[in-house]
Amino acid sequence: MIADIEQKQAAFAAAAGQAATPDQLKTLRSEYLGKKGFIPQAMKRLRELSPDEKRACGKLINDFKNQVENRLEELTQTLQAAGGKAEGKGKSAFDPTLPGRKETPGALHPVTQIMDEIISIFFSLGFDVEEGPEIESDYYNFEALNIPADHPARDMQDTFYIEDARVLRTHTSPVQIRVMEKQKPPLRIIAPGRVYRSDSDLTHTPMFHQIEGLMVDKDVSFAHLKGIMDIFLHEVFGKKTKIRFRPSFFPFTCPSAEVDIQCVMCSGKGCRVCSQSGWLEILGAGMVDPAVFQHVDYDPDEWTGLAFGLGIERIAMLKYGVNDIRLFFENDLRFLRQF
Ligand code: 2NL
Repeated sequence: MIADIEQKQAAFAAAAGQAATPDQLKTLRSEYLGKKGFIPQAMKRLRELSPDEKRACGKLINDFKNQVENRLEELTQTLQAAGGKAEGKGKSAFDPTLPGRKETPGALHPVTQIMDEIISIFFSLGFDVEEGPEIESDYYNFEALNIPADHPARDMQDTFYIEDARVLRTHTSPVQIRVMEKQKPPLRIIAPGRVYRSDSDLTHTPMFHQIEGLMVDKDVSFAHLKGIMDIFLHEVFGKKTKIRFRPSFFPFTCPSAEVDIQCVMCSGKGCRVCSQSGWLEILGAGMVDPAVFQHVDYDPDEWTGLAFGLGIERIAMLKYGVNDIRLFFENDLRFLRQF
């Protein structure tokens, strides 16, 4: 029996030295460790031996078993590590004849695309991009913008209040207040970013994106505002787009205007999208109210400013003919892949 085991040990060592494929390892494993394999069978035969022989052979078989297990484990590891390199010797883990995995290239979200386009238009007009916190103080979001405590814009129904006079910013204007506090005029900045309002329907989501712009200098006039809005809207919607200014009101600008373009769906004939008016409201704008300048310590007799604000999703909806703003945030790839 002892001679038998020793002979098998030598045979195993030789076979293991030759094994180069997963199949060969599998065969070796079953030859030595499988139910009908040498080691389990030898263990069975121990019963027929005398106590002394049993002790000697038992130890030998146990050692052999450990040897086999360790060596097989070692060979498996080497084979896996070798991977493609084992090609010549038989079947390898790497099969160069398989078709390659298909690349699925990513794309920018439509809101990001419009945002980038608008930023680059204003960049070419000399505006710098500024950013700020999304959690704001009541002061920066309202007070400094001449929005008094009893103003309807502060209503719980619109503003997400956090605590200690903190809010989720309802517009990106606070960014501009912060910049004016730190920087003296002249100034030309845009503030793109996420804003939050408690509102949800076909045209409103609780989070959306806005770009606001601000230009402060000596003798900035409403004519500059009109000129900049003209260039911007012609760039986004096409050179032939008709534009009109309507008088409006914002607490932070005076005079204030709403800017419309001729309806992109019906070219002004009147349709469902423009409620038969032929016009679409695109943005709000105006001349910075002197009360705002006083908050940031700018002298209103020395400086004047123009400002404007617009919603990115609204522009994206009109430009691409999307009728439900929520589609932008559902992450349905069938929708997003169209842009
Ligand atoms: C709208 C209207 C507007 C502004 C935003 C602004 C900012 C400062 C001072 C004065 Cl710091 N104005 N921003 C001005 C007019 C309109 O947004 O309908 N946005 C979607």
